[in-house]
Amino acid sequence: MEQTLLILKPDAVMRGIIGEIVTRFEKVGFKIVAMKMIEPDYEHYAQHYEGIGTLKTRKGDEIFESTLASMQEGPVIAIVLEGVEAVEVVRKMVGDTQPKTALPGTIRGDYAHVTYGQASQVGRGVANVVHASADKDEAKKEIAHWFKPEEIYDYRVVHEQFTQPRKQ
Ligand code: FUP
Repeated sequence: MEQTLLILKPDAVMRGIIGEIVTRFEKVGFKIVAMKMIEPDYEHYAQHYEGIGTLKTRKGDEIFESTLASMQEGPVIAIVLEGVEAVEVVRKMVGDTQPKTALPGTIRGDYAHVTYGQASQVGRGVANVVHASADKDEAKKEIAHWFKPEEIYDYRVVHEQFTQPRKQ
């Protein structure tokens, strides 16, 4: 079954909406196979956002540095979610990177409204509540970067009976 990385960013943790966000993923039937609170340093985020995510290459130094500074404002919740086509479905639930254009019903559309322009005026990474892996390759690399193999658990949830062949 496919796995993806979800990070509840410092703005989500400080706003006290961890439970609400996690509930959304439980409701659609994703299995939480790993979860922890962690406050990573600059190097960890540099590897996450440039080594894996190529943010500096794609968007430039200023956005890269302000994003790293914003991520270091407090602890985050790192989660590995497992389910059918988890990477694509989780990204759908997360919505557009910029909250202003993220659709209502998505996490970024429902919990934020801010813009790239305003964020860069105040030297911030845009506060968009969550991060989710962009594709399958990124998901594999990000999960390995954030979690040791022994922190990822194997157990059954009831939803799994609906993704397996019916009993005869
Ligand atoms: P996403 O995959 O949706 O997280 O988007 P990106 O990898 O392109 O961007 C990573 C983070 O950089 C975003 F979550 C927020 C920040 N960012 C900005 O603050 N301004 C920008 O113009 C682009 C990205």
